[in-house]
Amino acid sequence: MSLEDTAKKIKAMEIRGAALIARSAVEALCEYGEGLGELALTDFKEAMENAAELLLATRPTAVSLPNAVNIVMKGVRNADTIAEARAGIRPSSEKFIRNSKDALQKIAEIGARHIPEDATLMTHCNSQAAIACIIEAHRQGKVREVFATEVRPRNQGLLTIRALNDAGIKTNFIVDSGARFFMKKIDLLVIGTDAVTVNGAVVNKIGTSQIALAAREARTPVMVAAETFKFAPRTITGDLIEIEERDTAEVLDRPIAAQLENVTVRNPAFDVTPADFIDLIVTEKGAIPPEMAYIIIRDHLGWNLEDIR
Ligand code: RI2
Repeated sequence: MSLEDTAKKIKAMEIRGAALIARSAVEALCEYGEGLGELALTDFKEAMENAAELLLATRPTAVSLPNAVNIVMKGVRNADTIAEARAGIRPSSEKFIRNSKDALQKIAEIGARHIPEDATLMTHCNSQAAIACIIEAHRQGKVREVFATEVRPRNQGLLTIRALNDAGIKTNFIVDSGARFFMKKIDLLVIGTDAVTVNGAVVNKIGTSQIALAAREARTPVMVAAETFKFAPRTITGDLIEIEERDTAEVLDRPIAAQLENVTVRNPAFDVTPADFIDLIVTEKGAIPPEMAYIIIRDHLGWNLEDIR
C-alpha cells in the first residue's frame, strides 16, 4: 500500500489499534523509502522526513507510531552515505514488526498468569494485547466470562466481541455506561493502551478512566497490556500526551448538529487513567507496577537522564 493510502487509512481508522498502526506505518515507510529513485543523500533524507511527518500527523495520541517510525528514521538520520541510508530501512522495519508480533505473544503468556482461576473479566475498546491475554487465559481454562463494552462512537466493541466469540469465550456485550452496573461481578479489568507516561498513567480509549474509577470503587484490580513501544519517552521531560479530538460527525450527524445552535459536540478519542488506578502493566519484558514505567523507558527504549537537557 502506498504511503498516502496508509496515512489515509490510519486517519480514518480503517487501520486502527496502537500496535497495528505502528506496524502499518513502518511497512509503508519502508516501501516508500525503497521506491525512491536516484537521489542525493540530503534529498533522500528530506523525502523520508516528509514521509515520516505525514504518518506521524495521522493520529497524535498513539505513541507507538512515533516510537516505531523513529526506529526506522534513526538509521536514515545517522547515515553518512545514500547506500547506508537505503540499506538500513528494510532490516529495521522488519525487526520492529517481528519484535512487535513476538511481544504480543509474550504479553499473552505473562498476562494470562495474572488472570485468576474462574475469572469474570471486563475489557473496554478493542486491544489486541488485552484480547491476547484473555484468549491465552481462556486456553488455560481460567476464564468464566467476559464483559465487553460497546465503545461509542466508533463501536470497536464489535471487533472485540467477534474475537472473543470466535475464540469460544462466553461474552456479555454492554453499553459503555453499563460498566459500573456490572463491576461488582468483575474479578479483573483487562485493557490495552495507546500510551503509558513516565509516571505510569495510561492513555486509552475514552471512557477507560471512568471504568477504572468504577473498578477502584469496587476494589476490582486493573491490568493493562502494553508492548514497551507504547511507553512515551518524551513524557520524561514533562511533555503531555496530546489527546486526539476526532470529527464530531462520529458522535452526532451533521444535519442534526446544525439545528442545535447552542450545542457543541465534543469527541475526544482518549482519556488518561492515573497510575493510582492501575495495579499492573504487562509488557513483553515482564509485569510491572505502573510506578516502574521509567525503567521501561530507560532500559528498553534507551532513554536516560542524559537525554533530558
Ligand atoms: P492494541 C486503540 O485505539 C484502543 O484505545 C486500544 O486500547 C489501543 O488502541 C491499543 O490497541 P483506537 O485505534 O495495540 O481504537 O492493543 O483509537 O491493539
